[in-house]
Amino acid sequence: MATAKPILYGAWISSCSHRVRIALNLKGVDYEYKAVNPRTDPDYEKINPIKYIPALVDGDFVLSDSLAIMLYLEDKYPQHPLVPKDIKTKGLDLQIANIVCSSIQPLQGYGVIGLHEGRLSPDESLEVVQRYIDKGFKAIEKLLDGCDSKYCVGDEVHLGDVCLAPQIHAAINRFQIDMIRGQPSLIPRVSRKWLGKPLMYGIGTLLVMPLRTIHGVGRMFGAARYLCNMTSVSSSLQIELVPCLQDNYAYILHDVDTGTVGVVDPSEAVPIINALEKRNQNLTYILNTHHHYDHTGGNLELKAKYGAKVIGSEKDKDRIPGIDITLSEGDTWMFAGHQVLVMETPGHTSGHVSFYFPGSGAIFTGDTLFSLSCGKLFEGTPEQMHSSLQKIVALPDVTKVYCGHEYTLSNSRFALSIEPGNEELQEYAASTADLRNKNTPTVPTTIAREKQCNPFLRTSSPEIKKRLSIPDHFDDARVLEVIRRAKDNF
Ligand SMILES: N[C@@H](CCC(=O)N[C@@H](CS)C(=O)NCC(=O)O)C(=O)O
Repeated sequence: MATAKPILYGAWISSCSHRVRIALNLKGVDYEYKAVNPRTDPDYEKINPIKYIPALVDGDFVLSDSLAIMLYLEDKYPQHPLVPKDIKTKGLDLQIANIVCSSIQPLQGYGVIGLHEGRLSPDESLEVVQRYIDKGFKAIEKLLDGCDSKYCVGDEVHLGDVCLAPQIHAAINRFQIDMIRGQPSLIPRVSRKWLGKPLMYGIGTLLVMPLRTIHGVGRMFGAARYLCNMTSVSSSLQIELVPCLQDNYAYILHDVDTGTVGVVDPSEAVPIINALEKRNQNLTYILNTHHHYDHTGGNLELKAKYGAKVIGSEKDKDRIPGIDITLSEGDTWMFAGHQVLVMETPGHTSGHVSFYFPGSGAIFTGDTLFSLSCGKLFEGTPEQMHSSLQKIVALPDVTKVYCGHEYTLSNSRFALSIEPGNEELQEYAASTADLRNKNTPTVPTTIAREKQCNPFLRTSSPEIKKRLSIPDHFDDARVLEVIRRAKDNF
């Protein structure tokens, strides 16, 4: 009888899940991957009572905590040993692994950052996280001082390496740490050891492997290109906002290192052509968040003029004009060395995606998340929209949100009508009115601000529930549905 594959519950952003994916891949274990949001998925608590990821379900055995899972895999699958035999080497390796697992990762996670919410600005929170990462990396650096091996404690990859690689990845991509050129305190020896030329392949192998499993061999090329550009940490991406139609925004992306240019959601061609001509630029890529005409109307003309490639959701392959490259949830696509993570965010339309640029801390949310609102539910359910919004706001608070329309002023009127006592909202509404009086865009907004002010992210606000007479037993999606209906009739 065939044995069922183990199931790994995780999320692409989670470095703890990333460790386990690496371990599973090193051991050559075939497994099924289930993406979850541990904070919002109501059934996940049954799998892991502490509601953290990862968790591994192996037949009728359920195990959570990445270190416990990796040690379980070590015992069950002896191939490619992850724990060194020599007791001193093993001690050092476990020390490195545990510095990452206990003394860095928990302090950069939501549990700690959440505590600072409202007390520290997003920039101040980021500084706190960077301090913890720096402290941990420096300790590892000291421990490794004088050891000359290919990886942390030998010429094979062990547990310490498996934990360290995703932590370096998170440091660079989520916490803006420059491992090569950063401030002196943030240039640990590990960066030279791991990112230095001769060892590039070492970390390359580690990071490519989990991607190989998840996205298939076809995606490996993207991952490999990402690794080659990994040293270009401080972002060289410029984003230019181009007003289109009545209240749409298209965004021109320009990689200053290579001169590559792309555009997100060109609803019409002329304003984009004008902007490009002003800077004497060509256009290589067109990214569409969804198929609606006011996001794709310029595709064919721009494609004909510049030969640009059109990128969009696999689910919209029959309705995005001129589409060339189709992507799905969790795919990584590269824009001139910038990693672009594709997040399926249905609700407004069934094929809607958001494009997240972790290296630049920017996300293009189309008509899923607006400043102070969300898109209308044309093809999706309130549950889908709620889960799409939660996926977006799980990104770091400092993430800049570039949405598809300038709706903030009218959204602020509705938001204030149902949560008039929200002081942050009052302030933001006043500054929005000020900006719009001067014809200045209110975009980009940030995840932090939207969490404080956007009614569709505040489904637990007692004031909103009271104003809209929402019964206490309604879950978040039902509350969102009522708020959406109230806004549609506002
Ligand atoms: N010690 C645990 C920590 C797990 C953990 O913190 N997971 C994070 C993702 S890396 C998480 O689930 N965060 C969700 C939250 O904080 O709500 C492990 O290594 O598995």
